[in-house]
Amino acid sequence: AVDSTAAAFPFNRIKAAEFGREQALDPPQGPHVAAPAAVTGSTLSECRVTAKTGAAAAAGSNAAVAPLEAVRADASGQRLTTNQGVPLAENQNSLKAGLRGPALLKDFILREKITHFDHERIPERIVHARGSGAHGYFENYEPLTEFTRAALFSAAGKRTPVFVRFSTVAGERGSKDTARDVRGFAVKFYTDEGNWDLVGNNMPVFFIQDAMKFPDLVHAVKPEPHHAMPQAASAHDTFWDFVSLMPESTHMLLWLMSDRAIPRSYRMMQGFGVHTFRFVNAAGASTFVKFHWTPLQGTHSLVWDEAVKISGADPDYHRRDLWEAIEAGDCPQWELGVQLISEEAAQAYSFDVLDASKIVPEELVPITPVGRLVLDRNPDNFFAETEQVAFCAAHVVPGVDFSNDPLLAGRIHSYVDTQISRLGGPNFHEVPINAPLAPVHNNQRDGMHRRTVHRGRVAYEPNSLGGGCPFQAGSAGFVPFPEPVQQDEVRGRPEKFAEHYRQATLFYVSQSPAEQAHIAAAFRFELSKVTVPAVRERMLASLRNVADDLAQQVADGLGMALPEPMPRAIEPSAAPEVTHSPALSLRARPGEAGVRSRKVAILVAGGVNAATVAALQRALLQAGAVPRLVGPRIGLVDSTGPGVIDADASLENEPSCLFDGVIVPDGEMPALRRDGRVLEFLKDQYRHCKTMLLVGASTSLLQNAGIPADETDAGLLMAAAWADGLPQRFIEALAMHRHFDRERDPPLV
Ligand code: HDE
Repeated sequence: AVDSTAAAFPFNRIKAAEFGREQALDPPQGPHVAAPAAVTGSTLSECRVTAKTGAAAAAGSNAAVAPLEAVRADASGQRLTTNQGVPLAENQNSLKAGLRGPALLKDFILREKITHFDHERIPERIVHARGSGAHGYFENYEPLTEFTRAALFSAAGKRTPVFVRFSTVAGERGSKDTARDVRGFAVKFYTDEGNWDLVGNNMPVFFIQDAMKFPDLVHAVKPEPHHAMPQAASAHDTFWDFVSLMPESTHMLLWLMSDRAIPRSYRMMQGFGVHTFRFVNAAGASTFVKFHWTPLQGTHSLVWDEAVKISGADPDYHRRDLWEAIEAGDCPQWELGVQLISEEAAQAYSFDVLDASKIVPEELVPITPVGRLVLDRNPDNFFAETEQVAFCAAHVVPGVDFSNDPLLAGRIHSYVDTQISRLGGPNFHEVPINAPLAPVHNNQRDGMHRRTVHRGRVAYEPNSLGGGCPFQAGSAGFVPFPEPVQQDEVRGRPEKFAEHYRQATLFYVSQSPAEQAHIAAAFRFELSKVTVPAVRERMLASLRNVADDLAQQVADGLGMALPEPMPRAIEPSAAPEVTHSPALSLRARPGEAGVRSRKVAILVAGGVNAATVAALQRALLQAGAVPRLVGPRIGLVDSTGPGVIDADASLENEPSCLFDGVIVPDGEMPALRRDGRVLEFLKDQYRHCKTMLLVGASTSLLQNAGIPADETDAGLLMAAAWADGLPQRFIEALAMHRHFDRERDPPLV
């Protein structure tokens, strides 16, 4: 046993080995202690008992985690070794010929350590490089056997383990979370009949209709090749040059310029399979299907000024939010819904269901809820799980099949291909996070990094030496839907694909006034970063085909005259089925979570009333919100009355943009009054349309910040004195998420 108390180690005893031969030959054992019982061999979310969560967190229940057990490592109480298991006597110095002599080539220990380090990185994903993942499960509501034989939909209450990765698209792995961008929403279902990857996005349409254009799109949006700027941004010449020449992008651009592109949280965005897929039942009958994930947390977004500030204050904003919610046992949930469409119905639509730049409006085909997704466990290791997870659009299971969407066709090829270079060979399916729970038996062999030790001499089929095994599963296996195909080879697209504007218009007119204003402002901002006037003009010409008022606002914002509308490729023959779709507004899905996991800053400084702070904290915690005491500095704060206040954040380390609401309690608090950052804090809360409560003497701060004391503003609560009902009033206003009625462009404050 080693005495690890501070007294026993007045300095790092190991370091003594730096001096002289004697210690180098026999260095003392380093100090070590057994890990505390609660965290032995586990991450926080596995043991579920942390100072932060207490015992409240639900037990994680993901069978896909069990196979990871075999590869988990835990160094508690263990000695250092090489990769060959050879114990290391010393880990401070390279082997030298004499203390001042040259380092020796035969130092296999140094060389192994450095060599491994040299190869620690793998190529980042070409798109969706930055992401965060979590384990969980999918729970099916009712048997869906009428439509699909997929195992996960076979019985009521059936649970299938999942791993989910959310991502941004354009930014590199170390970029920021709150860029204006599409978000990936990739789900790996470890089903009884193999892995199904539903690799979707948080927007239901895409920029292009045909895989042929994907490399062009990605080259256009990525940092420009000569100077590698800008990072994680579409606001630059090459992106707008490309999309303004691609009218099929228009619908997606409306989504990208909307608040959907700056979600408040990964937990608060919808997910979509985007393409039309097929369900196939046991009798072989097929139905077109579109997949929708709807967050129980509601669909909520940031505002642009806030997103920009968050990228500086906390580039890991979404990653942290997901991690912390799961650690706290506030497990995010989504409902999976399907739109089921017969082939005949699809043929009659004014648009083509094989066109990924179109939605099937919910008003035309309602969404049937089929199950729920729960994320209840954080990964043990980011690299092993979140980085190495390999989603593949080609991974379908019996009961789920592809449609002829030409964008999907390219994806079926691309994902497997990219994993081969990203994960270094064809055996990426053996990486524990990718390995199916269903047994894998085939005659594929060898390759880089093969883990499986195949027994026997048979690696071919048919065989008799292996008893004919593994054998073909016949109709129990994956049988492709036998879609009749007999046409001339042609490079082209169906005619309905050529109508590019009506659904962009549908999206725009279905937004609330605040959302519409944000779209216009986003186009203005992005195009103002475009240095080539002809590109801006072309984009304006395209917007004229969407909505003239939108085009006009953007033109005004750019100081440009409205150009002639861009000529259309086609005049649609049939009338659109739906001309207004309330479901497309973020406001349509406020969610059931209320204020759960919402972060509230309670500003405190010497002279604050401790009792009211405690009452506020209690009420917020009870409602599931996350109160933080924010002071001019962290640490203890003098208060009036009994009780101690400990500021856990400061105006410096957690600025306004990181909070959903602010409370300035009663009390003189002179340190707040002389701190310019307090006014900035309040101004940003106001500008970002957040919920604010100011009590007693603190209300005068509003005036100092130039904030109008508007009593009709539902998010601006002012009270001359503390009253017991105040916390509840604040919580009700916070549950409204944002108070856009106060918003002005340009901002008032
Ligand atoms: Fe992807 N996409 N994509 N994509 N995509 C990749 O695969 C690709 C598309 C999506 O968290 C890559 O493993 C092509 C649509 C997500 O790991 C790559 C085309 C949708 C993720 C690739 C598309 C997506 C990717 C990069 C057009 C929404 C991240 C690394 C034909 C339905 C998954 C990798 C994760 C990742 C190719 C278009 C979603 C290169 C060729 C449409 C969520 O294979």
